[in-house]
Amino acid sequence: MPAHNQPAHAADPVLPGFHPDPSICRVGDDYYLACSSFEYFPGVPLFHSRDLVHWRQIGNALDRPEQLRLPVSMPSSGGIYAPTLRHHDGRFWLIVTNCSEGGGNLIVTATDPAGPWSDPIWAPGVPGIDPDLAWDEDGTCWCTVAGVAQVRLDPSTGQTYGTPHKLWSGGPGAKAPEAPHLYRIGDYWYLLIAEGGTERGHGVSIARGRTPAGPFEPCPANPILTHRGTDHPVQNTGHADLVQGPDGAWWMVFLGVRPRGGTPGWHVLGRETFLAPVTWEDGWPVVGEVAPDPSALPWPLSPGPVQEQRDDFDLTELRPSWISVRDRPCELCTTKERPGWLTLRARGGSLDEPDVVFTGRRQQDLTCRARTLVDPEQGRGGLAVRLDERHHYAIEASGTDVRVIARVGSLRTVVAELSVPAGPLVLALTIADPPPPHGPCTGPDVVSLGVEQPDGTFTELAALDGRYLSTEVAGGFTGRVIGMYAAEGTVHFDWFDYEPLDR
Ligand code: 6LW
Repeated sequence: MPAHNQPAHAADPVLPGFHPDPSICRVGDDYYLACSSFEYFPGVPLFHSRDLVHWRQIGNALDRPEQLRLPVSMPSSGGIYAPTLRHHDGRFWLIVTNCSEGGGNLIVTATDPAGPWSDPIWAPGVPGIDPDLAWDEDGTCWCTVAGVAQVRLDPSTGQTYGTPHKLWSGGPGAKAPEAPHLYRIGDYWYLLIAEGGTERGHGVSIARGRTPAGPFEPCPANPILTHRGTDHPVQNTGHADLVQGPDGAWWMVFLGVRPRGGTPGWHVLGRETFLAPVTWEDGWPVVGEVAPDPSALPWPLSPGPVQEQRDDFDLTELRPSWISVRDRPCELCTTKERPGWLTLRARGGSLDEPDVVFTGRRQQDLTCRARTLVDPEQGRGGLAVRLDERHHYAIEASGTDVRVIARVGSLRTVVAELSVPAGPLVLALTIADPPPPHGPCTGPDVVSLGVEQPDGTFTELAALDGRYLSTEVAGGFTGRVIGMYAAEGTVHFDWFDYEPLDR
């Protein structure tokens, strides 16, 4: 196992925050990457990079209701799972599973990955989740799914041909062979999979064969990537995809988590996307240390996208990084009603319900601050850190009342209350390291919620243990999202700030 005496931040993700199941493709000098999005709308965030390190979100593949309808019966961590993004024959092809009722496997295509993407082409004969697309020399398209099974597919119609056949089950005894990707590299077809489940036992294994349909021989060094049983700061590594870097060498993107605190460790940002180099020995890939120091990469780095701290809601469309729960009807979430403000209109559901009117962004930094200027005169709503409908902390305002609400599993409590003068006010939250002393039971972080006075000072109303908004407590496949919501009436937000804090 590699040594872990790396410089601080060397094991940073290239796409921090809830960005799991990365799939990557290269077109000339450009790289594109897609991730899972589960219960959020729009679905399947898409990113562009030239250096594999700095990624800019260029859109979402499923950003119209005709492409993505998530029913109210769908619980958190249902919805959109594990895309594969490929470029073939002058077009981008994205296949993904909608795991909600009435869903299934669907394909969308685009000539520009920033969109527009086509309406879905449904592929009902594809026999499982985590679908992959690969084309052989004669143009036949092979669709491989978790399990691991394969069927021939016409991706332009969704029609499958023949009966799905089993290819490989991964290492003996390993659970959940999934996330297959198939590549022609040199004289072989390589079948890359994840196995061991997406928890601490996660890993990546590979097999190779002479044809895309096998038979496949497993790599003697499997798993080629796992951090199970190590003290590496990045755990649960798996669900990978391969790409050639600007240097012509191979690189791997994969998901991992950063558990923090005492034992057993809690990860709060969801599954994030990491990068590692790949070399070849005897025709097998060997995965190097996660996230090498970017300044040591053998190609020039492009400047990263400017992280704008404030969104003033001055545009008629929301930035692509804003996500809502299940759907986002424009009559309930709009910047057009009160120009320069985001207006949210409740439809009955509070943060505890799957139909809450909530618009947020992924928490992407281990420590950060978020603030918003809210006008609660016509309704009740506020600022929340959301893991799912059963796990969230919020600071909420209605008229002259402000309260902090904590929901953990089936327990919901008002933790603190305050009366404020009528009119717009700033709600704020800070996510910071737990204060010392640290011990085996210390949590991953502390979430402080409060109001900001007109002179800028923060009045804390509650400081809550962040472990209850972690995947280890809540379960599921997502991560924290920080945003604004309306629980009753109409609530207006003038701006929203998100800033990473130095650690
Ligand atoms: C996805 C599977 C996985 O379908 O988690 O980690 C599942 N890998 O491949 C949900 O993201």
